[in-house]
Amino acid sequence: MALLGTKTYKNFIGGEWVDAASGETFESTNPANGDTIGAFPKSGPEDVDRAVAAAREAYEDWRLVPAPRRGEIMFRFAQLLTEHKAELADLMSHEMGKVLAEAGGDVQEAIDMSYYMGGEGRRLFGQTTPSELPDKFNMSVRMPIGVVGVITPWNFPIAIPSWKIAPALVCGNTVVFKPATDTPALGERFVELLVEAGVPGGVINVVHGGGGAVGKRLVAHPDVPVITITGSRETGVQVLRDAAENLKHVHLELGGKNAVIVMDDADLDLAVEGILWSAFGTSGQRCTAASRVIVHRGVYDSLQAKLVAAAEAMRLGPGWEEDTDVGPLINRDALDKVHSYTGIGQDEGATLLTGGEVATGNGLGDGNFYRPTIFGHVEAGMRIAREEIFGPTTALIPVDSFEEAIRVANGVEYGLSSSIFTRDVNRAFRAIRDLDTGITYINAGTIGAEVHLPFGGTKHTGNGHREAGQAALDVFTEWKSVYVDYSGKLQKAQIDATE
Ligand code: UN1
Repeated sequence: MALLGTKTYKNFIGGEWVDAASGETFESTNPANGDTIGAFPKSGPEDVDRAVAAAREAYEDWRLVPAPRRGEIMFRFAQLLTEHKAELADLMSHEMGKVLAEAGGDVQEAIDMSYYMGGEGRRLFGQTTPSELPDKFNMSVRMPIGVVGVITPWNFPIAIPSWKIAPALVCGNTVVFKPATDTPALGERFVELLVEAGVPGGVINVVHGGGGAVGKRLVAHPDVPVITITGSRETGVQVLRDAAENLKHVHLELGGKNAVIVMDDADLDLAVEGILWSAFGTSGQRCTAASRVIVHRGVYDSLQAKLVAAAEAMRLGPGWEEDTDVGPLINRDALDKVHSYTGIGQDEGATLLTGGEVATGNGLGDGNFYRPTIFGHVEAGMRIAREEIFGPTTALIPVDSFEEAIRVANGVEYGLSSSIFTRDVNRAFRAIRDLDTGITYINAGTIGAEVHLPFGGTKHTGNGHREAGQAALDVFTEWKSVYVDYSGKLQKAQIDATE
């Protein structure tokens, strides 16, 4: 598609496209070659305040729109995403580097989520339950909460906004959305299509800008009772602190240090495919990426040889070129961080088997390309085996038994995704029981979550909430318990019931 380059974008507040109050802008650039994608409003607290006021006002009508009608707008949104899938995938490969097939998957995830949450418009089930008293009716219903602050990352720039915004809207809330500063054009397209689908002005607002100026104000704003954010552990802790004063509902989706376990009875070729996809898909920039591979010593040498050969055959290039396997990292800082972990791994005594360098040549030097990197003979306590790198680096950790594999897998602060390759069904079920993660795959990699199941993790991956599936509704609604007494007299619970 013809790329944008010189276009200047705006915020969307109260149904109007407007500049930042400061008039300042920032640029979004293509991580594969440094080209400019466009200029975006560099917003500040003032812009957030205006957006929150608009969302607050719109809430009073939106909460009264029947939920099935709100859901139908999501169906239309899903249709529009389908019509624009190729265009959005192309833009995604240019704005954040993802290869086209994965970019299409990202958009598809949003399509699936929008249909799923659109359907929730006709469910949003509560419960009815008998009363302990005669002539009395009890039920629980889900109520919207108000303005939701949505802060999203760049790695799933269409999918993750849909995970948060679709349920927030269907449940009857209004939204102020801050897209990542690395993917503002995609955030903008997302909102344009929502508006085209029929979301009224004020119900969805977008404010572009950084976490420090825009995100912080959103999190602190007293009229934003719900915050949902996907980001780093450090950001999550800060958000919880900043939101504490107003006792907000905070939904955090944070880091991962996900492990693939390969047992000695595994189909090794299948395992290699699963590891490659999980470790190097999206250039390792997924919170579900497999940055550890825990391998039974009985198959260690053979798995290592196959994996290194396969990684070395991967082709780096711009995401929009059909034969690219691995695209660029999102920006220079990410490249520096990933490369610094190569140094850390070497200093710790791990064996660098392949990669470990910034890729240049064939035009790659203009972008943020890093070679798929594999460390061998890594010990579980090393930093490269414990800290989230968020890049194409994975660590092979040899173990002697299933029990040791589980212990090592669980021995990190995060608990998002895990996987085991084994042909032993008993082991598979023990792994399901014993792996302390929110998601476990059997004979598949650590990535590939589907939208109708809960998504999220244990330990420092989050704060106990889940997005996607029905579980997401708990983030965006408050339960109300309703008691209807039709006895015509005052009946006292706990007191009259015992007579
Ligand atoms: C993320 O990396 O934040 O399961 C989300 C997966 C994708 C979603 C990843 N469906 O890897």
